Amino acid sequence: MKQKLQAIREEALSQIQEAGMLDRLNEVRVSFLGKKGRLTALLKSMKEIAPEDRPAFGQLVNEARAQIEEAIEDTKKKLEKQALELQLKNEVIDVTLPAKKNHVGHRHPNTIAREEVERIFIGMGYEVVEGPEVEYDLYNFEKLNIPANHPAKDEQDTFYINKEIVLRTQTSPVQARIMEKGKLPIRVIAPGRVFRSDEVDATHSPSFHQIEGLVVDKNITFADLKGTLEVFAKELFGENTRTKFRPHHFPFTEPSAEMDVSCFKCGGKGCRFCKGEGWIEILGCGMVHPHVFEMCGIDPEKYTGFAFGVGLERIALLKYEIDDMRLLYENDARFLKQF
Ligand code: 2U9
Repeated sequence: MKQKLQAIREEALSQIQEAGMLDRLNEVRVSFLGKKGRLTALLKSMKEIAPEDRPAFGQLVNEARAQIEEAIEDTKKKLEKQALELQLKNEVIDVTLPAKKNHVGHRHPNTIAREEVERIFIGMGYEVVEGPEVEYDLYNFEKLNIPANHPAKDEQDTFYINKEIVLRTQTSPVQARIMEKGKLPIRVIAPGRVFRSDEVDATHSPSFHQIEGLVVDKNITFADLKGTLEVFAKELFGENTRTKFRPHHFPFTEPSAEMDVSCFKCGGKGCRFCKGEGWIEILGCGMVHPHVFEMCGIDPEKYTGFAFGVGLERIALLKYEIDDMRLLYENDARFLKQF
């Protein structure tokens, strides 16, 4: 029995020394000292020796157990220290290395242009309003005095969901809905995405953005329209910008006009940018048609108003001198980060 004990002790100590890893050390502990371990089994087989020899043998087993436990504890500390040193070595940080650059995104040129236009009109007391991109034909066309036989309603130009529902072709239905609510006076701008069945080229896209404005109050005149849009043009293109109104036709306004601004590149002399004209067309506008007022529940005898519409992409292309609208939609970071 004593020899057996000696053999177990030696084997345990040798396995502890060779363990090398904490997991393995624990396995060794369990295999010798655990409930079903070899030393525990030896203790259980004490009944095989003479009763008078049992106390002395028990003591020998306890000494062996204490020795093995101590060896395990020492080795455990040693292995833990080695593991910590290895971890510290692996995770060492070189504080002299250059820091990784954080790529912070920025606003799209369309967004910059929209926020600039919003800022100008908010400064004049306007409220920014939004509405649905999928709209009833009733609001997109009928209430805006665009009758059933109007060419704009052609399936070649408008995306129809069904006979009554379209992808809005203008943001005007937003203002028609506001007028219907009947809370007067009205002073709003409606920015948003619109859709037209166009082929993609340098100046067209089936989806683009507009900002429309609407003012309704008592005694609003064409002079209010001109004054407001002149302030807008000067804020957007510079203090020296002059404006010119040319007669035009829109179904929803009467009279209607298009506004040109003096070329902000050459000051109006004529250059490549304005194609020698000295003027650049910017927006459409007019006095709200009495029929539109009636269809939206406002009495045209008591109220008058003006409206205007501007293509957001057109503003962005002009302001940032971009010559192809497609660049605004391609999301090429090399292009976008210039603004
Ligand atoms: C209501 C009544 C009238 C909005 C208007 C225009 C003139 C206009 C174009 C500019 C370039 C559209 O993006 S574009 O192709 N828009 O010329 N828009 S007046 O008139 C309204 C709107 C709502 C209730």
